[in-house]
Amino acid sequence: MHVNTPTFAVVGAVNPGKSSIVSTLAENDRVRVSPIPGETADCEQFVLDDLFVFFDTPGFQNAPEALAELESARNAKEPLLVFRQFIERHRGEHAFDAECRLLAKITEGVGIIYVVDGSKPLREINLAEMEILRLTGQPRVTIINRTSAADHVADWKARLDQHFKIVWELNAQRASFEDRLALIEALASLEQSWAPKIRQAVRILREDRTQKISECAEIITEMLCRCLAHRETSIADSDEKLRADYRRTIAGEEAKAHRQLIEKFKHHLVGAGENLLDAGLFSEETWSLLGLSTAQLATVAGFTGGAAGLAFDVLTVGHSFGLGTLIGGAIGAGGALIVGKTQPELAVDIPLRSTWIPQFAERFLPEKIRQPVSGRARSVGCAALDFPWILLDRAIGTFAYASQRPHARRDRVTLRVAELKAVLSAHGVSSTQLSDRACEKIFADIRADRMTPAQRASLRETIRGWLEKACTQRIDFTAAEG
Ligand SMILES: Nc1nc2c(ncn2[C@@H]2O[C@H](COP(=O)(O)OP(=O)(O)O)[C@@H](O)[C@H]2O)c(=O)[nH]1
Ligand SMILES: [Mg+2]
Repeated sequence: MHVNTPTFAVVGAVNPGKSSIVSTLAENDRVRVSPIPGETADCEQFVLDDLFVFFDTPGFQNAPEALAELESARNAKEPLLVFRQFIERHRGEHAFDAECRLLAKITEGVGIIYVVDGSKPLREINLAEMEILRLTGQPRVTIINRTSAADHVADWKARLDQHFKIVWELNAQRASFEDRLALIEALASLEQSWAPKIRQAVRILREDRTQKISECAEIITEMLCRCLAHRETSIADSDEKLRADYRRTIAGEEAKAHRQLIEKFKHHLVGAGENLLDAGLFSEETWSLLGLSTAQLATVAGFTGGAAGLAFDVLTVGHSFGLGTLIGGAIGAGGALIVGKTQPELAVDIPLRSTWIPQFAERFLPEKIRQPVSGRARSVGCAALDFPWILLDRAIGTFAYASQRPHARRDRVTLRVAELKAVLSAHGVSSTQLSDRACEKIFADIRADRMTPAQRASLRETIRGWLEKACTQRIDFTAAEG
């Protein structure tokens, strides 16, 4: 990190949410946030992408008395000298411990972010705090946070305007990416020498966000490809064990992808092995609530039935009772087998030893085909047309949540699948709204193991567009949080 990195001390009274603001601005959910006053005992540094440094500080303990001693800074040629002398005089004294620590940070020449709680009434001691900060002569901004719904913001504003050039409302637990960026941009006008660096940093943060969205699109594309193409294969296992292994493999792929999405946004919301969503991938809830509508499924079956059928025939190496034929048959019989909104029946397929491949030629076959052919293996896959869309609803929901959640929040949360669909739908990013023929064609080709690189790139680009849409809107997840 460069020595000239814009650096700010986040200061204020006890408990207005200083640590929470640091947490949100620095995108760090490991900053100590606590309802107990005095939890932040020392100044601690948090860095945002090597672009900004924020110091979390203890709250003022005894501002009116400190102010009485610091008044002389008003007419001093070098006000910070008065502050340094104050620190020297009171170092190690319990009464001014917090003041010494936070003022020491300010005397290093950093910018000041003064945090107040706009849900509490303004008090006399707050006026002393504002006056002390004004006397430092350092560039400073106020953030009005709110730790509850009560609203005293107008009173605060009237007073703060007299002491601070910039008075900004930012809610630590609700601020969006754009809200944060707007504040950071405003910091550029505090001090001329910082302005180019701060503007440059804002550009980098925007590019970084765009980059993250692309990376998440890649994570989701890869997960979809792996899950749709996967067939759990075995020679010896029972059908039930095969199905269970298949579910475990796929759920593992999904969980890995979701963890990567959450980590991209630097959250530690869920521990290893835990999931953000309350219902498993193969649960009845998931299959009845997520994915396409029954009417859509019937349509999709109409225009991809043939392709999907072929897909599975290819995988089973020409076996005439392949899964593909089963699907074709189901469509012929009215589609009831695959069109219902229920958990998928995981089809077990038993490829017989193929008579049309001479034994000596088998070793030239790719491993994936050779094993079932030569070992009389059975394999399990999921042919349900809903499958890709269910994976997508779950992944987009996880992405949208992780990309929007401010780091100041500390509640451990699960998203209820039952409400997730409605939340995504309200913002145009649920599978019911995203499904189209082009995607269905690609999904069928993934299942047939014949997706081209161009198709993959196109799918990734489509998903990137969806993710962009999901994270540029303010999505209220309250209804789905549990
Ligand atoms: N509801 C809500 N609570 C908040 C917000 N900011 C802080 N808090 C809560 O207020 C308490 C104090 O927050 P903290 O950041 O530790 O304050 P500090 O003492 O100034 O560092 C914690 O319980 C936070 O969860 C907010 O924006 N909304
Ligand atoms: Mg704190």
